[in-house]
Parts: sequence; structure tokens; C-alpha cells
Amino acid sequence: MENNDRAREAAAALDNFKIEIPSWGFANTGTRFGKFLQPGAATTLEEKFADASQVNALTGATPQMALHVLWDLPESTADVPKVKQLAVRYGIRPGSINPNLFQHQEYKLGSICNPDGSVRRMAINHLIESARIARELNATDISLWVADGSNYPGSQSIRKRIGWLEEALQIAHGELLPDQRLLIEYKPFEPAFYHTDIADWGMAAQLARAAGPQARVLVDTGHHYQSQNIEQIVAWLLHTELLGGFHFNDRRYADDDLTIGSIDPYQVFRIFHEILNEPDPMLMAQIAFMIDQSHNLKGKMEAMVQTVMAAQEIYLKACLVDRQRLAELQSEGQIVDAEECLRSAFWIDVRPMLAEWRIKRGLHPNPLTALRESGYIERIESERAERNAARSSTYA
Ligand code: PSV
Ligand code: MN
Repeated sequence: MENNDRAREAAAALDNFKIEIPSWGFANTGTRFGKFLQPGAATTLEEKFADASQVNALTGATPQMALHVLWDLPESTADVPKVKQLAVRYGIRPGSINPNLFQHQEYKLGSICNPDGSVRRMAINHLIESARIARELNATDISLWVADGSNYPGSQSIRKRIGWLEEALQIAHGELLPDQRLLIEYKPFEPAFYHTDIADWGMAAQLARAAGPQARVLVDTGHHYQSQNIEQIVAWLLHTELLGGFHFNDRRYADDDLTIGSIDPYQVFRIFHEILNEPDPMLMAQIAFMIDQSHNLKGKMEAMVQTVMAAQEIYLKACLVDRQRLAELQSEGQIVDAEECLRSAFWIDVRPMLAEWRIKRGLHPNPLTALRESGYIERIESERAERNAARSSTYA
């Protein structure tokens, strides 16, 4: 394929590259040591929708916002009409529904893996309730992160907990409509530090199979051990048709929630390259690209816009790989040339192409500049400063 054709194809691929942004990325959050409150942080669900809408207006790439049940719908299904109204008012669709199985006192020893059957029932009921919310909001995905685990060897039965997990996930799966999916997220550690019940992609994949045909695996890029080959995991999940989607963020040490590509953009590029290698367009279209970052130091609006831009830049680079040539070089065993073929796409400065792509779609060539010039940040800071100042900056 000629370079020009590849560039045209890449621009078209970018049109389909939609990224879901998280409601929790706009609110004040922090580390377990404390929070640095931002005057412009969203203090209500309406403000989260307003911020998400602004990010979408600037980037043209984020039409959906993920919702966390306890944080965004504390009254459960009773909050659905309000969410629907806000979605229409701000032109942002409710995205994945995230149950919360980690904040109640009852979950000290786990939620759906708790040794106490009544606590497991409480957690399962929350999953059933979350599925109802998803149905009422026409949300396709339920994104489930299970924080369960234990801190000391011998303190819990790992085997029994596997059984309880399977049981709960099968029940949750039974609540899905035919076009809905249950995305199972894994994480090696934190909050548990000895064993985590869904610690890696193999466990998540096995649980997805056990749960039912509409269950998939959710890959949070921050949830891996140091130097793990994430693109290989992605290749396997594509091969087994179990890849549901991604939570984007970057890490240096652990689940750091840093901006995607800020530490290792080449890793992100290799993940996108593996996805773009998928020959089945249907399978590719089903991958949910979501951001899971909540910035404590960067300004929230700037961080979100910058993240979308970074993801688009790296995705576009991966689209520019000469895949046909690469396949030839691989089969000929041309190690250096194959590597150069991949690497050279990574080093293309795609920012001018992206600027052109944006201008053609009526967007500012640089959404971050547009955000700064729009006066939006100053406006929300003056509107929300008092409410944010009244909040506690510690978890005491
Ligand atoms: C947990 O670390 C996680 O990645 C899960 O996806 C949660 O839903 C999200 O972060 C917000 O706490
Ligand atoms: Mn996540």
C-alpha cells in the first residue's frame, strides 16, 4: 500500500477510535495519604456530565462517560431518570456501568468472595442492581473490578473463593440482555497484598468462560507487574475472542494512574499494533477503549484532554505501520528490517496529521490550546471553588 493510502486509511480508523471517559476523572480523588483539592473539580453528577461534554466538544472523540454506581447513582435505579436527563442535556451517552464492591464496611474480608454467605449475597445483589441500571440506561457494558483478596497466607481459602467467584459471576451474567457484556477486570495487588482473587488475565479469562458467552476480559494497562508483555496478553485475548476492552493509564511502579503513554508510549503503541493486526473487523469494533485515570496533581480538564490527545497520537502511529511489509519481513526472518518497519512508524511525528484531521472535522487543531482559550477552566473554578474548599482534604 502506498504511504498516502495508508495515511487516508489511518485517518478513517481514527474516526472510529472512540474513547470513553470516566466520571471519576472529573471529581476530587486522591491517594490513600490525602487529596489535593482542585477548585474546578466536579462536585455533582451534572458537573461531571458538563465536563465530559466539554472534552467531547474539544476532541470529537469521547461521546460516552463511564459511571461508577455508588459515586454517580447512590440511589441506584432511582437515579436513572436524572442520568437520562443529563445525558440528553449534555449530549453524552452513559457508558460502562461500574459496580462498587470495595467501599462498604462489610467487604473487609471480600465481597463476592467473602467467607460470610450473607455478605456474598449483599455483593451479588449489588451486581444484580447494577445490571438493572445498565439495562435501564441502555448501557452495553458492565465493567467489574473485584477488589477481593487477602493479606496473609492461610487467612482465607483461595480454592473456596474461586467457587464463590464463579457462582457470583454466573448470576451477574444471567442478568444481561443479549447485547450486553460483563467485562471482568484483573489486578495483581492492591488493596490486597498477599493474594488477589482475580489477579491476572488468565484468571479473568477462565472466569469469563465460566460466567457465560457474554463475558469478556478488561485489560487495565496499569494492572500489571513490572515489565510484563501486555501486547502478548492482548494477542492471546484476541485469539481466544475474550478481549472486552481497556482501561487506559500508565504506570512506572504499580497502579499509578498516570497519563497514558507518559512513561512508556512504545508499550501503548505495541498494544495498538496488536489490536490493528486483528483481521476480524467485528471483533475489533467490539473493543471498548476507556480511560481510567483520576488525576490528583494535574488539572482535571487539562489531564483528560491531554490523555485523549496522547491516545489518538499513539493510535495513529500504530495505524501507520506497514503491516503487509512487516508480515513479509517476519516470514523471511529479517529481524532487523522487521523491527525497523515497526519502529519507524512509532517515530513518525503524527501531530500535523492529527491537526489536519481535526480541522477537517471542524475542531481546533490543538484541543489543549482550545481548552485554555475557551475560559471553561476559569468559569468552573469560580463556580465550584467554594464547594470544593468546603470538602475535606483527608480521609479522616
Ligand atoms: C481499580 O484500581 C480500578 O482500576 C477499577 O477499574 C476501578 O473501577 C477504578 O480503578 C476506579 O477506582
Ligand atoms: Mn481500571
